[in-house]
Amino acid sequence: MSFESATSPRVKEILSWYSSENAGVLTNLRRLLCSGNLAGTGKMVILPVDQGFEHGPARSFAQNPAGYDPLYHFQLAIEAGCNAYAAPLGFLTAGAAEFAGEIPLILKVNNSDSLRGDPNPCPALTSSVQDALELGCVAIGYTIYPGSAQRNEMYGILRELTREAKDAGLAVVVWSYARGEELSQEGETATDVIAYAAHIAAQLGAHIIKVKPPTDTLEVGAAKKVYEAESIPTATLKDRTKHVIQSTFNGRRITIFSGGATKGDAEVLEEIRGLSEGGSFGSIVGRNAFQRPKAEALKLLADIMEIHKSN
Ligand code: FBP
Repeated sequence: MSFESATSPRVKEILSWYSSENAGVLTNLRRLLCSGNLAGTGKMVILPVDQGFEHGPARSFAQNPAGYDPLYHFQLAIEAGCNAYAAPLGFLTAGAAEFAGEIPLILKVNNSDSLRGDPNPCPALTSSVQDALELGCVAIGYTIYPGSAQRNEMYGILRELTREAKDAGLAVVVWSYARGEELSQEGETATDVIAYAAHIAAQLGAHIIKVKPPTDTLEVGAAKKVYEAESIPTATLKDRTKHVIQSTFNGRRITIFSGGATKGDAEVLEEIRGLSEGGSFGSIVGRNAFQRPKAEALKLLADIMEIHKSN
């Protein structure tokens, strides 16, 4: 793994936004920012592989059967020069010893399956801070669904887990996906909703926030009035991303965007360009990486990293 031993001025600046955290948390944030091909740039590309749990094995891995093997994802993330690899307990446990220390790991400590359609989802706690420590992880990852009738329970659990993770010197990554019976499907990625979901994650103490790319629509009536009155631009992905970044403490929290369902290279890269020009700190790309044959995935991830590096 490439790892920077000197801290670049940009990484120092980013870490200064977290200066009230303890040395353990800062060290682990630094590890994330100083590993892989983007080390030192202040940008990150993370490989997340929790889709087997979230969507099921065939939907996740049949397209590229190498992905049924947990070791494949460690190799892919390491060879691609990702900043980190994130997965639930089972996948991490299967390879954490073999690849010990080769790439920063993030343990996804809650998960939902999709066998029961739930309009107001609440993921199960599937592992712990202690598991993360034993696996040598730099961070825990936790999903919240703002908009779900069960959101307050998720926020309460995250509050306790965040306290525990920080006490252990681990960073906290929050997947913030608005979802619930009062939100339209289109509204889950509306610009006002994504900005709101990202802000909630920041207020809950997340060090790194992960949201979906915002689309050119507004969902909540009261917010829509303000966007219109204040002429907040939402026409381009660059504009929308800028607004999401502004909503996460005026850019003082690392906010990254997910890749979504598998699509063509050109479409992926065009989206990454818009996100990157809008100030995204990077990407967390799962299906668009592990559902491609390895050589194609490595090429696409390298192109994604180049775009982030150039902005
Ligand atoms: P992808 O790049 O495959 O979209 O991965 C990002 C991610 O957050 C995964 O961690 C997660 O499994 C998935 O998206 C969830 O997507 P959704 O909830 O929309 O099905």
